Amino acid sequence: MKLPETKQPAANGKRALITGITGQDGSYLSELLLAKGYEVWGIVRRSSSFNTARIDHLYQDPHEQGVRLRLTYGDLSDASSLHKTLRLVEPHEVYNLGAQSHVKVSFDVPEYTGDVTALGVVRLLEAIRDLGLETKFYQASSSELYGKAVETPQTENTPFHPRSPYAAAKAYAYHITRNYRESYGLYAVNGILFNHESPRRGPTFVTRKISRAAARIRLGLQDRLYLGNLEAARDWGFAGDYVEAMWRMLQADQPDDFVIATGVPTTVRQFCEWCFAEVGLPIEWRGSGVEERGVGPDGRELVQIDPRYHRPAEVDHLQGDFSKARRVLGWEPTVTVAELSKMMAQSDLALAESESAAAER
Ligand code: NDP
Ligand code: GDR
Repeated sequence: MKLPETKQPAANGKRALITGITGQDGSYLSELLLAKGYEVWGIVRRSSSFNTARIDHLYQDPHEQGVRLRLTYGDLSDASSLHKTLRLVEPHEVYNLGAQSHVKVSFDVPEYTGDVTALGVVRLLEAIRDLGLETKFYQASSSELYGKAVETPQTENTPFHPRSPYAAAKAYAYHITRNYRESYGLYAVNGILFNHESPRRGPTFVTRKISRAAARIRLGLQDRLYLGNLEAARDWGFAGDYVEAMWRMLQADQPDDFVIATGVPTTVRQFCEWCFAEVGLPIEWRGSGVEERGVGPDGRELVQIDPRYHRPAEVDHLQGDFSKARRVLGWEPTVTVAELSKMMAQSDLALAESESAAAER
């Protein structure tokens, strides 16, 4: 990756800066903003291996004319890199999607999670304030804030009860974003997004772990899938729909916070059944507790429970009420969770087929 040196005028004259551009949401949001004529800048962190696979299809040689996607090195744990980037880009809109975003991993690296996922936000906000930028700021808040939810469905007014170091860090991030809006009049908003998935979802999040395993088991590339809590229910939507909501939040007349969800809860168990059925391996459940097994049509045990994937504190059931977003932003989801499971299983089947073909060559 080459570091860009200069700003280029964009077709619509607007520049957006995305942290977390290499992640699932960063890639969909980049596509959306480029299609709308933005010049898109992304902060990429240094890694010993390539970490830009999700945006490689958007990459443009910085030496060409009219380049509208630009990447620069930086890190949410490094205030100087954020300051430097903001000064260079002077963005009209900042989307803070960067985070240590894995809930289970946050129990293993709680301090790092707080540094990046919580303090990274105030580093960005302070840099914006210090530079006197009139940028609009989007914070990637999360339904994990509700944790042990006190009511169902959850709205913008439901109290928070974080259940992990990740959720506690996101609670700080949520409040500091509101605080900069109230204290300094910054156009800063929280998108309280419920789980959203896609074929680009990281492979250790449960939906992708399932769709990928189902496809690989189907093609003989893997024997078995190990899961934790099958009863956890999530309100899963499609990431492509959710980045549209992020953009709409920054185009509204007033800065405000919004729940983005589908309103439909589904268990891990159900999502698993759909993905395996989609690849032609319908499963039946036998046994109970840690002895429970998902058994395939030929009697093979395809899914097993591994308590290693249980969390010290679980979030049992999330279901969002997105009526405010529908009313104010005119946003609503276009993909159901059942369609999403098919989309992900089919995509992983195609990937497994090419892996299989490559292995045979
Ligand atoms: P991903 O895990 O796919 O992407 C996270 C991004 O953050 C990656 O680009 C990652 O870089 C980057 N990142 C991690 N650590 C740092 C750091 N120290 N400095 C700079 N960048 C860093 O997450 P998603 O795309 O799924 O989610 C985007 C955001 O939305 C996250 O903040 C997440 O917590 C939040 N969120 C996600 C939801 C979901 O269901 N997907 C729901 C609600 C909120 P690298 O590629 O190098 O790892
Ligand atoms: P979540 O997503 O914690 O909701 O955070 P994840 O897919 O990791 O877990 C969802 C539920 O599935 C259960 N589960 C398993 N989870 C994983 N990862 N692996 C397993 O093997 C497994 N078995 C069962 C979990 O216990 C949990 O209940 C995601 C992230 O994208 C966050 O960044 C985001 O804020 C929230 O969604 C909204």
